[in-house]
Amino acid sequence: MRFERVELRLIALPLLHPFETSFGIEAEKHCVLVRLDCEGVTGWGECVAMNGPWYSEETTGTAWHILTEFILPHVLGRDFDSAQELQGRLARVRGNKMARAALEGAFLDALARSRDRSLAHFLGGERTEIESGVSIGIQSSPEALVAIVERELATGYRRAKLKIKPGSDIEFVRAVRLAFPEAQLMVDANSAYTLEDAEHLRSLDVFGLTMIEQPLGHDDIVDHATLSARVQTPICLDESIHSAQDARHALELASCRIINIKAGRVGGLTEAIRIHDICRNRGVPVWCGGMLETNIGRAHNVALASLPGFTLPGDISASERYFVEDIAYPNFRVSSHGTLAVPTTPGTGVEVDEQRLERVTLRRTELVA
Ligand code: SMG
Ligand code: MG
Repeated sequence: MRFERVELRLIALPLLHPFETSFGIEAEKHCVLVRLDCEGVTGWGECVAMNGPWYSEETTGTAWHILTEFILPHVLGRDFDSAQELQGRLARVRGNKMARAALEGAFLDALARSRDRSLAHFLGGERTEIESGVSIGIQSSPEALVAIVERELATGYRRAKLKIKPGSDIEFVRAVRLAFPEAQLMVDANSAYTLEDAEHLRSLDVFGLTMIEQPLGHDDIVDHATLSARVQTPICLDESIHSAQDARHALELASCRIINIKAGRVGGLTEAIRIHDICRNRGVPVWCGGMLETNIGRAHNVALASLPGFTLPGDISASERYFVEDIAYPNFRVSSHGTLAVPTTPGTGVEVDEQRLERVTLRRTELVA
């Protein structure tokens, strides 16, 4: 398929509820969308980089720069028949995984559409529905957190992830566990602790959590191995894993027992599937993470999570939890048994609402071969 035209848009969508993590509060979602046109087919990709370099080094600004200056000029006017071929052409570009993943996502959507197949099937997905979990931001008090968890579990979600940071951790988790003795619960610290907090983190063991996600340094796999040996709760890595090689290293060092896979963080769906395969061969469970995506990115996540190794509920919740109005439809809805249906129509299965998109666009550019 010949890459004829690419359009980039920077958009801003207000979130229904501000989302607080250990690194800050998000009130508005900013992201770069990629539209790729090739031979009469259009594909869409979403770059998960945020406004600022708080989750990772990349931002909407760096993604825009790398895409327009280095990635797109290198691929426009050329023919690609597989994501591997595209990645090969981009091998010279180091890092910038989120920028790269956004283009690969658009290409895979277009490629699946051109073959009249759903993205999920095209990637090797087998499930017709995926298990859905929720990620709940840091709240002002344990009581406020319990009230939100109650609402989410009543909706049907299979597990609740509680964001934690020093000062908003043990007592919050205790309150939720007391209120919901049987619920599948986990925590995510987004690198808010150090190895000196090992004893403190060990006090989470009594709550029967499914995992502690990324407690230590965002680029660490060594201290996580030490911590992993000192706590009973399984450690899951998110920020530290940028490639299949990182995943292999982390598993060989026993830095984690579970991996959160985000296609954006690892350079695209192809690399995400490599990590899935490595983990599956070793019997290591994986789940699909989220980055407060619009329905474009959410649809890519749902397709990825339909692969057989995704055995734990992901951070892929119903569309209506996030924005007043999305930019692509239909919305993903959660069933009463806590699942989202995997689309069966061609490509991602969502279509962009051009008028809505135009209204939320802050910046636009177009590159033609
Ligand atoms: O998409 O529901 C979602 C958010 C999931 O908690 C979530 N993501 O570290 O896993 C994580 C965070 C990163 C994004 S915070 C803005
Ligand atoms: Mg995380």
